Amino acid sequence: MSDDAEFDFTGLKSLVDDPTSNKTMITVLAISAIILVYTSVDLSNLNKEVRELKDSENQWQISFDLDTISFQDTVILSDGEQRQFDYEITETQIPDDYRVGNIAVIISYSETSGLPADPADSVSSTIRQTSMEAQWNDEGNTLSGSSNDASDIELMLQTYPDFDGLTTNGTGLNSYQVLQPWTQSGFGVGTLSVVVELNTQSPPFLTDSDEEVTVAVQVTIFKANATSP
Ligand SMILES: [Ca+2]
Repeated sequence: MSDDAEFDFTGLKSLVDDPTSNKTMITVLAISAIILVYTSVDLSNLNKEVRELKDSENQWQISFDLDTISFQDTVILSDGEQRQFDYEITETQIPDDYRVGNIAVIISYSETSGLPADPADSVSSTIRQTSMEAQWNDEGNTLSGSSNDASDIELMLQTYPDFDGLTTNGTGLNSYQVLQPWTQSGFGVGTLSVVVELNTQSPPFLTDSDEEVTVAVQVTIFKANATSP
């Protein structure tokens, strides 16, 4: 015996057959449909409002106050000489709440021999890896370079992950949480080693035996600020 057989359609049938109750039912159904649509639209709007409110509370803008720590050396290198310059970046040099973002090194020189028709010398330079905590394998790094026309050699080491100094967005329930990725300590603290090598180019029948080379180091430090729009 199936369940369908037990269901009595008589009542429903008489309801549908009766024109009065039919009208009533259509009215009731229409009103129900209107209420349902209205409630659904209302709920969806409310949901949207709540979601927007929640999102706007979690969205923060992160900007950076920038400063620099500089080192500079000007030395005379002799032909074929390779010299290492070590720069110590210590916690005491870095103001409170600041972190080391990246380190730029510029090696510059010109032809100063005074010899007639003396061509520019060749200089090459490398930032040698040390125990300093930095992004040694970052794609944006330029850890070595060379010049043979007296143009500057520009090197760069990314120390803090993803730092580029540009305003960015963050999410979090409060500024402390939002700033967490930008307040890690240790990056860029330690020894920066820059190796510079000189190979002179001499004019015919004369000897250019040395050159003056300047190593300029610019350490970019930053302090992150979070503002809720
Ligand atoms: Ca020369």
